[in-house]
Amino acid sequence: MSEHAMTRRSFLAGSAGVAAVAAAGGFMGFGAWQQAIAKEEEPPGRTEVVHTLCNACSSKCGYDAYVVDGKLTKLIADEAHPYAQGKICGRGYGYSQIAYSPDRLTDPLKRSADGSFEAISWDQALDEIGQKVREIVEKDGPQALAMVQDPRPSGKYYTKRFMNALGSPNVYTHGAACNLSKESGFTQAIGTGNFESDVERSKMTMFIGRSYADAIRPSSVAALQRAHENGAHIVLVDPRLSNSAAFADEWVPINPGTDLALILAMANVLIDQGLYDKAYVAANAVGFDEWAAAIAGLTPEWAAPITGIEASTIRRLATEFANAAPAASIEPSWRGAFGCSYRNSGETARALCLFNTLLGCWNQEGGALFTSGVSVGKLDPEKFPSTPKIEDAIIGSVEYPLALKSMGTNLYAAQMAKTGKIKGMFFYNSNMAAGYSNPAELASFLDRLKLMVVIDVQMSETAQLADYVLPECSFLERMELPEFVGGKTPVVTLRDQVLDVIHPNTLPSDQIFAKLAQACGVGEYFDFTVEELADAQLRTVGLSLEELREAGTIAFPEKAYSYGATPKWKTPTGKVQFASDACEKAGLPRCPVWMEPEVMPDARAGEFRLIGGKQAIHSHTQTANIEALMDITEEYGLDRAWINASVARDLGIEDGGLVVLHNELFDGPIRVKVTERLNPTAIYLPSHYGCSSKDQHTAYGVGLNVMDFVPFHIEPGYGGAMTQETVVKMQKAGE
Ligand SMILES: Nc1nc2c(c(=O)[nH]1)N[C@H]1C(S)=C(S)[C@@H](COP(=O)(O)OP(=O)(O)OC[C@H]3O[C@@H](n4cnc5c(=O)[nH]c(N)nc54)[C@H](O)[C@@H]3O)O[C@H]1N2
Ligand SMILES: Nc1nc2c(c(=O)[nH]1)N[C@H]1C(S)=C(S)[C@@H](COP(=O)(O)OP(=O)(O)OC[C@H]3O[C@@H](n4cnc5c(=O)[nH]c(N)nc54)[C@H](O)[C@@H]3O)O[C@H]1N2
Ligand code: SF4
Ligand SMILES: [Mo]
Repeated sequence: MSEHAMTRRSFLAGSAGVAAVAAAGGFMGFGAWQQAIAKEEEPPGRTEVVHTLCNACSSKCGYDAYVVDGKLTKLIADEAHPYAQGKICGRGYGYSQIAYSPDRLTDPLKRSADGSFEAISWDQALDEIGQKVREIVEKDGPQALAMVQDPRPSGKYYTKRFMNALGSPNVYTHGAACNLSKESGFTQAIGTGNFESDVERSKMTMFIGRSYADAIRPSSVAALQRAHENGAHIVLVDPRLSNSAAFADEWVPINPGTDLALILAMANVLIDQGLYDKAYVAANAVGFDEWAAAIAGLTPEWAAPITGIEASTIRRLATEFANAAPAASIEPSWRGAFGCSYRNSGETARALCLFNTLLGCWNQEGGALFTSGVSVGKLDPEKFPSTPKIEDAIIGSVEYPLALKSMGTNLYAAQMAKTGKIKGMFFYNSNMAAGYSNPAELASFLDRLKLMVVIDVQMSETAQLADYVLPECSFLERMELPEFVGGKTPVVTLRDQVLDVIHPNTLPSDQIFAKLAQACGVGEYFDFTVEELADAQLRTVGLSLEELREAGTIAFPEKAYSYGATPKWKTPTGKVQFASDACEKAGLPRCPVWMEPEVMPDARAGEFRLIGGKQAIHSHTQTANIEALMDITEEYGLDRAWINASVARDLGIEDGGLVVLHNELFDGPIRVKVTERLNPTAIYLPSHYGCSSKDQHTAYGVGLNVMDFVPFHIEPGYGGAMTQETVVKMQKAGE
């Protein structure tokens, strides 16, 4: 730890500035997104600076945390962290206050017969949980246990090790409500779950339902800004004109759920006009002729009424792509349009990869890149023994065979709680009960569990359903395992402990899982400290914990990416698969063709598709209880639903007016923002509101939760939550 000077004022200046820019929604004032680095006199008291990783979203950006006399005072983003690149976002600043939240969990809790929670000791909690886990394992086998976790540096290691030690393969990420369908669809086509568009150096990049300026990763925002300055043609395909508009030059306001038709029609133009890279396709692909035949009739004229985009626009975009190739791509997106939204999400992802293949853009400058990372090598088996090999496959992998096994579909696992096949579930850093389709139905499934354990820092909706709630200390109060980040230059980076533990009965995840393992009779797999493991992991890549602590982030320049390599297609055929046997086996078409969403809004019946989307100042359900961020929501009315101006006129609704949204699952009141920036077939609800946990005093009751309107259903083959397969009607309140 080194000594630096700082003041509290400078920290607040930085955070407020960022928040205001984010809230105003424009990144025009990008310059304001600079950090307030104080050049002031040495403050009284002892200042320490510790490198950590933000926990407000999965980007886990690095920053230096300044602590004066034990109190967090200032955050300075890490220049060397590949996602931060010297900037963190408003959520990063705001979420640091979780450490001091009055709504923090402070003790293990047990649900009483009347549904209330009582504080108990760790010993009691561990004894009782251990007892129940042993009973389940003895009676129903370890397959009856499941874990849901949102990957965190230590969490992803310890949750898996804990479950595997017990003999269960059922470790799920949040993917089914995020990017499971997308990554699984990509894998069918190109053999890997993701790629990176070289936006900054491209001549043309199309974003389909991805907004860098709202669903922020600082490095992406910066790359988009540079692309814009470099004159790249940036196209936003989105039913909503997002804040990325500041860096784009075209908005294509597509009907939600129809992106697959757009991609197919653009491909049809390239193939029909002979504008695709024939040599590239011949050398790299299988099944091309089959796909070309399958989409021969899917012209721009065919797609126009489906997508709401004029045929001439679709034709022009396809031609522009051909002219810009190979320095062009459709960006891989993340969640918005086809991460998990529709019945056709996996198929949209597949089609996207095939379209990029037509451009011959893989690994080309300005195209679509496969960068890689560094991973931990073999550890001493005496100190870190391997857990027993598990023969069983993760539950859901038979029913949803295309779902990536590294994520799995926890929706299916939860459904199996209803049938009794799953008896015990753990949730780590996950608020599944608020962030997935139909929370009410999900709660009824989870209610059947014999044991439900939630490890959180605050009383989430999921925690409210648990038998036991275990309090973790906040991310600022713990050190975690090294985080390896891939990219053009891979790095390893550290979340170190910034603050002393604030509530003495909270523990970090490594200790929680080691204690749980002990209580469940598998403690022998956890006979090491997190420091020992971190150091051992780092030594396999030629580093030590001491070095990483000192540096914060260390790059591996010898592993840096270079353009031009022919990708190794890790598909069963070793090629880009325009046709897939696995998809056919899963009951889907061999080649991606048009598949209509499960439901379409009927305008004559007054129906709209309900879409969601991120706001720059909030993350999922987890920041709504941060006062500083919710103040901004209130000041700008950010919880309002967006409706199109012509719709508002027809219904006689004014900007700021109160309406009721309803469908067969839910109804609730909400104020509206009347705007031209939305496709008239859609209503947009920002993703972060509608908290129903009364113990989150700031978040509770503000706005609506999109998920309350979504039926519980699972995308065939791919396992996603289909979070936008729903329509709603709208009424003026009081009518
Ligand atoms: N309503 C709604 N649903 C969504 C989304 C949305 O924006 N809105 N987004 C979707 C997307 S893209 C994703 S990736 C998923 C994410 O789904 P989740 O991973 O479930 O994300 P959150 O809803 O943010 O819930 C995270 C939970 O972790 C807790 N937590 C925070 N810090 C810590 C910690 O240090 N330790 C522990 N143990 N717990 C902690 C939070 O209090 C919260 O209860 O949700 C999806 N579902
Ligand atoms: N501020 C903020 N940033 C985040 C997060 C966060 O919670 N908050 N979470 C992080 C995580 S885990 C994720 S997964 C990413 C998500 O990153 P994104 O996928 O970019 O985020 P979203 O806001 O869900 O969706 C992006 C856009 O999709 C549009 N959209 C909705 N439906 C459709 C459709 O049918 N077709 C098309 N073409 N567009 C559609 C929405 O209007 C929205 O503007 O963000 C990451 N960054
Ligand atoms: S993008 Fe923002 S919220 Fe996400 S990790 Fe980085 S600073 Fe934190
Ligand atoms: Mo996500």
